[in-house]
Amino acid sequence: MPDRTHAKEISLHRERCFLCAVVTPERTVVGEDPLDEIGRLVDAAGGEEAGRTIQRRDRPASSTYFGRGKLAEVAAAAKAAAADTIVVDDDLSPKQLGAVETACRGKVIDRNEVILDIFQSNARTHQAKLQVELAQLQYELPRLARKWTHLERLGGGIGTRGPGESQIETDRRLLRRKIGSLRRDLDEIEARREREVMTRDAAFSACLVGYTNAGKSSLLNRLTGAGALVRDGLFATLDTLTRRLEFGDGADMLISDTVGFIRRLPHHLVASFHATLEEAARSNLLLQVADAASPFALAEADAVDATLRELGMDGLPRIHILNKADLAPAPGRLEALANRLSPAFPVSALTGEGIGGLLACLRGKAETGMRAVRVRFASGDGRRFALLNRLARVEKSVYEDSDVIVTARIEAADLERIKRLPGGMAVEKA
Ligand SMILES: Nc1nc2c(ncn2[C@@H]2O[C@H](COP(=O)(O)OP(=O)(O)OP(=O)(O)O)[C@@H](O)[C@H]2O)c(=O)[nH]1
Ligand SMILES: [Mg+2]
Repeated sequence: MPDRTHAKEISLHRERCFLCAVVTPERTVVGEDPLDEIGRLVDAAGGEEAGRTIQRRDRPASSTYFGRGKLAEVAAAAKAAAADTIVVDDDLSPKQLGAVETACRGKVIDRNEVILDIFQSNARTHQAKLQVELAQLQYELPRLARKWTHLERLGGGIGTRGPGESQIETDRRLLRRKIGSLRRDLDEIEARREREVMTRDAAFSACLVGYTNAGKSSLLNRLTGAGALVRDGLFATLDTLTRRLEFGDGADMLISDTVGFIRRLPHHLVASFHATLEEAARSNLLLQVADAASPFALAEADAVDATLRELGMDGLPRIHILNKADLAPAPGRLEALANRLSPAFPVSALTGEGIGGLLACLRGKAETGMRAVRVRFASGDGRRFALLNRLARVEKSVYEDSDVIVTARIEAADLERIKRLPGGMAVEKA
C-alpha cells in the first residue's frame, strides 16, 4: 500500500488553471472582478490562468457546489481552454469537491489548497515547513475517503480490489499519528523560542501586520536595514523576523515582520501558524501596513481587522502606515484612507518618503508606550511593590519561594525608576 501519510502534492507550478466560483450577493466587492484575487493567488503558486467563469447564486448548491447546468458548462469551458486544473475560489466540502471532480474528470483544487500550495513553496525554515505540513494533513484528514474512491476510479494498481473501509480507517489512524507528532515537534520549537524571548530584555516591541504584499518586509528593511526577503507576489514571508531599530540617541525598539493576511485565511493555516502569530500578539504596538496604491485598500483593511479580531489582537495599540505613497494613489484616496485608518502615516518604503515622520512617532512610542514586563524581586520589598502598583498596570502577582513575580504594563521611564530602587529586581519581557 502506498504511504498516504505524506501531504498530497497539490502543486500548481506551470499548470494551466481554469478559475471559477459561485458568487453570492454578499461576496461581491464593488469594482473588482470576483476572480481577480484567486488569479493573483494562482499566479503566486506558479500557475497560469487558462480562463474563468462565475455563477451568480444566492448560495452554492450543497452537494454539487455549482448548479447542474453550470457544472457541465464549467467542465466544457475548462476542456476547451485545455486546462490542467480547475481552481474553485471557495472552501469546498469533500462532497462538493468530489462532484466537481466527477463532472470535470480532472484535478480540482479549492481556495484552501491554493493557499496551502503557496505556503508550501514559500516555507523556508524548519518551523514554517512543519507548520505548513500540519495544516495540510489536517485539511486532508476528512477528505481521505474521497481520495481513495478517486484512486479506485482511476483504475488503481495491479490486482486492486478497492480499498475497503478498513484501509481508510488505517490511513486515518496513521494521519492522526503523524499530526500528533508534528504538533509535538512544533510545541518543542515554540517552547525553545519562548525561552529565547524571555531572556531578551524588556525592549519596546512593535509588529508589522497587514495584507499580503502591502510592503511589510520592505518597511522592516527600510527601518532597520534587515535584509528581509521582498518579493512581488502573495505570501513571500512566512516566518517572523525581528530586528532592532536604533534611533541613534541610545533609544531603540524591536520590530518584527511576519506572515501577511488575506481575506478568508484558511483556518488550518491560522491554527498551524499560531506560534508565528503569537509573537505578534505579544508585541506592544501594531504597525498596520496598507498598500495605499491598491484599489481595494479599504476592503483589505477590513480583512486585516477581521483577522486581528480572530487572533484576539484587536485590543493592541495600533498605528496605520499607508505604504507605496510613491505610486501616486488616485486623488483623494490617501485622504479617504487616512480618515478611515487613523492615526495614519503615508510613506514609501521604496523611496523613503514619509519615513522621518514615522520614525519620530515610533521614537515617541518607544519612550512613552506601555510595554508588558515580568519583574521578579524579594517579596518583602514593600516599597518597590507599592511604587509598581502606583505607576504600572499590574496584571498578575505570583509568589514563588521568597520572591514575587509581577506581570504588568509600564512606561520605560517608570520602569527605570523602579529598577533604581535599592534591593535589586530582574526584568523580563512578558
Ligand atoms: N512602489 C512601491 N513598491 C513597494 C513599496 N513597498 C514595497 N513595494 C513592493 O511591493 C512588493 C511586496 O513587498 P514586500 O515587502 O515583500 O511585501 P510584504 O507585505 O512583506 O508581503 P508578504 O510577505 O508576501 O505578505 C514588492 O514588489 C516591493 O518591491 C513602496 O513603498 N513603493
Ligand atoms: Mg513579507
